[in-house]
Amino acid sequence: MLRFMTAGESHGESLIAILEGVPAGLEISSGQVNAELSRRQKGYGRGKRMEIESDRVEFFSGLRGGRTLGSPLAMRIRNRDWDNWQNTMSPEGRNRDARAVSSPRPGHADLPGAIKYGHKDFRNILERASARETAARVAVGAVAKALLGKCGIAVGGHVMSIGGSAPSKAPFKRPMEGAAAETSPVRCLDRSAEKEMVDLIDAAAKEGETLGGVFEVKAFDVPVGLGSHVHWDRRLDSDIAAAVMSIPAIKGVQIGAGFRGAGLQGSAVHDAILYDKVRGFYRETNNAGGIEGGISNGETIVISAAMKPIPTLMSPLGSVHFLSKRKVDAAVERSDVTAVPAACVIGESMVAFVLAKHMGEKFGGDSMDEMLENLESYRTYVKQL
Ligand code: EPS
Repeated sequence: MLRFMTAGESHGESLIAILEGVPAGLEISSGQVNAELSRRQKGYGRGKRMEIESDRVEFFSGLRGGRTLGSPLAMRIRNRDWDNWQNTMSPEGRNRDARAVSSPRPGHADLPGAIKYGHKDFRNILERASARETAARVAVGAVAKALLGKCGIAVGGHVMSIGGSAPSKAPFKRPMEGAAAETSPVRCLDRSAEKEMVDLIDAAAKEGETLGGVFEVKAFDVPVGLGSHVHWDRRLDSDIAAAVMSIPAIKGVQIGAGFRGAGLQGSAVHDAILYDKVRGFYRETNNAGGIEGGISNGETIVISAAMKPIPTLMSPLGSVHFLSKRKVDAAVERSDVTAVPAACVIGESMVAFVLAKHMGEKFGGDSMDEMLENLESYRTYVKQL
């Protein structure tokens, strides 16, 4: 089974990802992974840290001559900012410059984390709670995307809205249409929606505010039959929702029409079933977002997610000093005005990981040859129905 863990603190030496269960024989290059890492680092509204970091992957195991072995794939991304933080984050010896944080930020893991783990310095919590960790997830997602690519599946995303801006109206019906997001400063496909987002980010930066938003991820050409209706933890929709919800600051995930569907009548929500000889079973609408009964139905998988505004405010909210209990302003750590474009790339990565995992479960995940052979014969079976 495909699974991964990450390790690393935001200002520690490195981030580490261990991805286990990748089929043998998958071609992977650092260039492929680095391209995804650099997509995550872009986005209007990111802070100064992104000028310092230029994320690059190093492989340590699981890869030989550019092909996966089937053994755990260990990847490292160094934090370039480590040079500035060695005296604060050194794993051994006394740290001369503790940069202790004692005024918890509302909305962050600071306070509940410190209470839970018995820390007095919130840095011991925020260093791991930081969304910097998601760089490691994007490295994992790059490998998952490579696997899916071999199976003819493409995953892409775009930003729908930031800070309450009018939602993007641009279509995203084929993977090619997503390419325009790569040249947008906010990863948006609709140029007029993009302008409103940029203006809102500028205004928020001036006021010391932060902004959230909504992004959408789509998976194209996913075969019918991933996931299962038979048990709660085998459903594709619940697996995807949990993976996307695990991204820091994500507060809502919907599949297809999602919350909108709750207010409509059944006939307006469910997608009538059609058939022709070339396409087989198909739909003209896709309110189900490509999943019915926890199983992919062969239509495009559509997920959207709501991100709350980043909790670190340059004009901070009120807080309480952890030790003295005096009223104070919340701590101000260097941060971003918005990270919705980056969250969109992380969303793609998490969706790609879940789909790659389910591909392995359905089609056998020991080697790519085995997976592709089984996929091919299953596609033949579905075609002749
Ligand atoms: C983050 C705060 C900022 C962000 C960081 C996440 O980092 P710093 O405090 O070092 O300036 O830039 O994001 C990343 C470094 C990244 O790679 O995404 C936070 O508090 O979550």
